[in-house]
Amino acid sequence: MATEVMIKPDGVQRGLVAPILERFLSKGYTLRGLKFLNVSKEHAERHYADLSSKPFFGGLIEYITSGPVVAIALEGKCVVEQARKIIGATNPLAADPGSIRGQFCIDIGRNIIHGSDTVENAQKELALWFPEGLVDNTPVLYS
Ligand code: RTP
Repeated sequence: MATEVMIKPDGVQRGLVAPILERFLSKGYTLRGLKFLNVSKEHAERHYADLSSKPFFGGLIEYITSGPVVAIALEGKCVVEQARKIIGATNPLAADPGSIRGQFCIDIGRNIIHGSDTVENAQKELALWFPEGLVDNTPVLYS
């Protein structure tokens, strides 16, 4: 099972890429994709298509396209559900203090990270962010 995580522009600008990655990799999840990129308005709108009727949609697209993001594909047991727990609630003030959002931010509109919310959405988002497919990351034993 795999999921898509995105470190949003504020997470990148605040220098939180390494501590965020560390949370997932030290838990035991496997890296299958990693990209540092600027997101087009079209790409951001496709990613958040489900929220297009929300009043905050315009601001959300502006936020996600305001600077480079890091897109991450992670694989492992129950990774979709577990990554959401590690990330914490959408509103950082309601997030468990031990979660990423609980530890690093305070504004719902600047909540530093995204994680796919269902297995079905994870598949769609992985296809959107990693259309070339995921990287084989089977451990190799060197002698
Ligand atoms: P994400 O998709 O970014 O992982 O966030 P989520 O599932 O926890 O929450 P969702 O409801 O899908 O909202 C997507 C993102 O929109 C921004 N938001 N702003 N101003 C507001 O009331 C508001 N509500 C949501 C947040 O950046 C949220 O992560």
